[in-house]
Amino acid sequence: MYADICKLLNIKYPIIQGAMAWISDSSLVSAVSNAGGLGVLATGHLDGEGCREEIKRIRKATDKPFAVNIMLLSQFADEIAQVVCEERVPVVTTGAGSPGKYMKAFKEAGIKVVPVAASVAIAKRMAKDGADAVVAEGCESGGHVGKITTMALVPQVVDAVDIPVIAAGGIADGRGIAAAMMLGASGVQIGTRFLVAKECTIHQNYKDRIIKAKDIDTTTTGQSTGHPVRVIRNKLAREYEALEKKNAPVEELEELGRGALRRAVKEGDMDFGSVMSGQIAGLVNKEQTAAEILEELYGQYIGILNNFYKQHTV
Ligand code: TUI
Repeated sequence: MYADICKLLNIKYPIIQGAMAWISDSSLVSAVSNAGGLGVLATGHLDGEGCREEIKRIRKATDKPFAVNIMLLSQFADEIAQVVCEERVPVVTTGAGSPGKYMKAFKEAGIKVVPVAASVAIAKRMAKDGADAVVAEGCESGGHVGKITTMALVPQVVDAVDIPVIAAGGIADGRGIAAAMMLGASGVQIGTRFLVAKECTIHQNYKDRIIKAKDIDTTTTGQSTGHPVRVIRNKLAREYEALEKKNAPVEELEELGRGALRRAVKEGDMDFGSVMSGQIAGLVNKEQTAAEILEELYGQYIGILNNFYKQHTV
């Protein structure tokens, strides 16, 4: 379904900033929302009260709409769901599971619900459960990923559901946005490009690693745990891969991964930290403000549409 996602979410650009645990905090979220996109607070590393404090900081910094993402594997998912209802946040996105059990409470609180799905079957279930839109996230994305590419997933989800579809995975410039719209998406979700936003508070080593990254620098670890995660290949990823090859027990793999994202984000450990990134990092080559990123993305997208029309009509 083609739809005006800007009207649905009350934003200027059809661009949502992907939630990134430990990374998309109140600083990045308020900057993206102030600049006309939808900032999305990640809560994978927060408990309920930590989430409430971040919501308060966002509200101090912007009067524009924003979203809170609930990572459904989090042990604090229930309390975060309660906090977002109490705080009546405008939009909730979810990841790594189905938000079905919270849907009634979200609706009663007047919250728009935009779950992330990585397959057609899950997108259909979310639409049936009452989602307002769905993010179809291809496996080019950073972090926890499904199995299907954005190119293959987006049109299949568009055909399968009658709610707006937001494309995610492998998009970092106006060309990516144009391509996603051609596949029938109504908007895009972008994570990796916002890692290098000036308002993104991650360690400078992380930003530099993204800027330096080439097309083939990411890999997915954790296939054997059922939670594959796309990261920049480093010593930790290689150690993880070696353990997986030996069929090491899941507990041993989990132990190796514990605290690794925090180590990368806060301590700047690029060897033994989990440097989550999408495959599109090779295209990301400079730090800019969130407003500069959004204006550049949208300007390129509109430019492409205009040129395309001129070139392909007589
Ligand atoms: O959630 C993400 N990306 C993430 S979460 C995260 S934190 C993390 N850290 C370590 C291990 C695992 C997670 C880092 N990146 N993206 C959205 C996404 N959701 N991708 C795939 C899914 C998904 C998977 C299963 C959505 C629904 C689903 O449903 C399963 C079911 O049976 O309901």
